[in-house]
Amino acid sequence: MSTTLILGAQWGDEGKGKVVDLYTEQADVVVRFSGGHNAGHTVVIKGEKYILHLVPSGIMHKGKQNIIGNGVVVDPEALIQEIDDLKKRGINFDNRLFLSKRAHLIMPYHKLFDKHSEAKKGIQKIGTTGRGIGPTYADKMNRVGIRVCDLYDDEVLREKIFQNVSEVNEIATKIYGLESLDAQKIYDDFKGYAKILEPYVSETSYLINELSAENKKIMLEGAQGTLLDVDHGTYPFVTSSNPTAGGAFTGTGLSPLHLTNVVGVMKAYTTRVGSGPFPTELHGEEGESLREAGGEYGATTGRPRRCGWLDLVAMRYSKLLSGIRYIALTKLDVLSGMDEIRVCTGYEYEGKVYETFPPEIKILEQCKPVYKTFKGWKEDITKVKTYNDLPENAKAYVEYIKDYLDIRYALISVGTDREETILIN
Ligand code: 2SA
Ligand code: GDP
Ligand code: MG
Repeated sequence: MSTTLILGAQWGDEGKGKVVDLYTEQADVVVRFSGGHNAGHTVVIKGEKYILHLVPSGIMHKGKQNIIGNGVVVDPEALIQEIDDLKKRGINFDNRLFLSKRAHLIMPYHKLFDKHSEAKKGIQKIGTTGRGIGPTYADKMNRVGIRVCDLYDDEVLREKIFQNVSEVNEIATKIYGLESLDAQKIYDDFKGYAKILEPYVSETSYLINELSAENKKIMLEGAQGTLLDVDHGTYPFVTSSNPTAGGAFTGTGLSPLHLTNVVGVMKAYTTRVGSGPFPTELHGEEGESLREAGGEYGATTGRPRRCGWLDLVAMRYSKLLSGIRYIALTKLDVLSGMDEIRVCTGYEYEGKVYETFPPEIKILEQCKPVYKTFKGWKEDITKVKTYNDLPENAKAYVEYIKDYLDIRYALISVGTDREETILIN
């Protein structure tokens, strides 16, 4: 029995898509447990690029099964579109995708409120993806959400949609000055989605535990990243789910006792998209050149990502929260050509140096990072296949991170393609 959790150690976009894809070779089942189509997981196979949003990255491997767990919030229209697009590119879905009956649905009013509440906040905005994620999780917690299983009970679906829409319309018209939503139209649209999605709908909490009992190898695919966790991240500048290890169990129904390994995916530098504190952010030309070198644009929205140095204070915190045993270090190639590379080992604030990640946004915003500086390397490393062939300066950087965090590497990624990977045993 083996269950591996692969999660983002930073603010998302660490390269989880590529790492999950590499590991899928050894897995039988790939499972998404949190977030929704705010996620954008990029997989590059023989130069061809795929961006997955809701469908687990395991779909790219023939014969592997894929589960969208109960912790995921699902926009049925977006899911249908994604399945269609992938089918057009030759991906087979027959008996390979299972959608939890307990997953909550993103409704049109969730998307509307996400966008309008952001617009209302002005400069205080969170910088969401506008996909309706926050309002959907809020309704779930407020016990007024609509779940996948509700799609198949006309009476329940009708009642819930009409009840919710009547309340939502009060806010839409009075607070946001919008037109009323048409409950009947939403009902009709969702009955249409229900029909298309029916072949995938399943009791996944049982399914995943059954597969585990059959000794199937399970891979839990994290979305977003540790520092975007609603409990442990830079609240309120977070997403509305738990991308850390705990979320993998509440979001699937799998018992924690099954977990055998946790791999944290970590970029060799840091990025963040959206607002919120980012102690090691590089502004101006330095940040821009890192963004261009790394192609740092949102895989879902196309927004430019903010870029900065690797933050080891934050990474030690991520390791702690999820029990990360192995690191998949990605995008080391992006640092090639730099004269100097820095890593943050402390936050200086009001005369004190912090080596733990503070909950106070003010400290994170106003602190001065304490840096250790490394000499860069000039060689292109994208074709390097073994650790020993890395330039000495790259090795010194990578070794320092390993020792500081007291972890082992699973792999070092030096390019977008599956092939551009240094596997470490
Ligand atoms: P939301 O939409 O409510 O989840 O937004 C709340 C915060 O979470 C951040 N967030 C993300 N950060 C990095 N990557 C994400 N996925 C896309 C990608 C993002 C994109 O793969 O590039 O395309 O813009 C993602 N999803 C949510 C978000 O920026 C807010 O800070
Ligand atoms: P995810 O959300 O964690 O799956 O990451 P994204 O797909 O949003 O963003 C990661 C980006 O980096 C994608 O464009 C990947 O193709 C790319 N990428 C992943 N690993 C590497 C790497 O080692 N080197 C380079 N240059 N790009 C990489
Ligand atoms: Mg992404």
